[in-house]
Amino acid sequence: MESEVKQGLSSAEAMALENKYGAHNYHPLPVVLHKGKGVYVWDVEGKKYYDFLSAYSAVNQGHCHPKIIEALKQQADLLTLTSRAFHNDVLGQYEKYVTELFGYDKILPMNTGVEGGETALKLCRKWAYKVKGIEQNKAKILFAENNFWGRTLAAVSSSTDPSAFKDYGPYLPGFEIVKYNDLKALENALEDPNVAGFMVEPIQGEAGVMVPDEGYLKKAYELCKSKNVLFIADEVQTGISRTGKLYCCQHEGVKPDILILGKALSGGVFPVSAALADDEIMMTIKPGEHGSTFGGNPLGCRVAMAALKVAVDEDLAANAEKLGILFRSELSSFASENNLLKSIRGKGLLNALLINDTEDSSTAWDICLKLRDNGLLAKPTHGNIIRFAPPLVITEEQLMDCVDIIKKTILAYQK
Ligand code: IF1
Repeated sequence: MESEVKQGLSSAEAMALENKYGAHNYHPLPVVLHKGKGVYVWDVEGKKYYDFLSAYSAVNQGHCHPKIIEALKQQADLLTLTSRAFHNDVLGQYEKYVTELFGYDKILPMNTGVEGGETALKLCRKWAYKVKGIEQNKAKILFAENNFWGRTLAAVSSSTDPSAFKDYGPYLPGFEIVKYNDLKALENALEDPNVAGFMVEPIQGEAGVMVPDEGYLKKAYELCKSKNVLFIADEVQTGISRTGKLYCCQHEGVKPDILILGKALSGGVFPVSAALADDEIMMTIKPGEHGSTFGGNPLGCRVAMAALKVAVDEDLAANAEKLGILFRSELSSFASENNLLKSIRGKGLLNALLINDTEDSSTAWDICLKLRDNGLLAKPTHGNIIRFAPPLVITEEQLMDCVDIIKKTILAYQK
């Protein structure tokens, strides 16, 4: 029984091992990666690619950023995990840094994005009963149609995507769906006095980078406030500079009652997530009422502090804003002259290319295979939508190189 990781595996060998010994819960693009640095990744045969997915916006700071890796190495040699049964000397410093950076009284540290979402919903329910005064077990939470916030039973109980919830019933009660980007639908749903919260992505990532109308977030927030309902922003994918601001709600001056972060909170180096809130909400959870073994571990906290510092010091938000405008202008003019393409949409460096084909077609996948052959890795969200989300450290020259690869690939695909 092999206990050492072998170097020099071929792509075929690596994929065969996964196929034989791993659950088939994914359908990855056929490429086997061995190394990452900045905007680049290399496969096991040494071929170099631009990473245009960034692990679904977790590697905003670029692969293996030296400052984040240095923080990981230093802490890994000191203390990795104490559990919250004891204090450690990193957690409080991390909590101070993050709450001051994002402007909240407190943070509840977790690990994966979905745990951040679960934490936000538990805080919302606690607040509903202990502060708003809703009758026990009557609290309702609204979600947007086509939301995606993870794979737990609570997350799939709020999903409208059968591939996410089918055969996972019975579902968690107390969740209701409203149309995304529809203020009238939200206003109507908020008439129910038992509604305690509205959890929403400022841009829906998995739904295909759905950018709501200008002013939607602000108005939705105001409607919630007018009914004493918590506005909960899932910024796991849109946060940490991805859309051109530290977090996406800032584009509309909205400070969510609960802010959920994950993915690039750690620069893709270690699972770190968080729910941030002010005391009225955060203090509804008492000792022993929520937590996790790894939540707030010193290794993750050290990595996350370094990752956030990189995002701030390198002003990744400004780069995302500037290069996002360039990317969309290049591709929208290309799309306007190309009958295979419908349009490009997004904010900052979270964008999606819409293809003139049906949602269940294989066109987006086939184009992603060709993009791979041409040295750029991306993945479809649907049969007719390709998400483009490079690390935010990308330079203008690298971005233009990728624009050329995308154009060349589309033109060759159409021949
Ligand atoms: C998979 C999708 C993206 C998220 C938002 C919470 C979470 C996610 C807005 C949960 C996670 C990941 C999950 C991963 C693929 C990827 C994904 F395709 F599934 F939908 F990005 F769009 N909120 N998204 O996007 O965070 O628990 O995963 O850390 O499950 O396949 P997590």
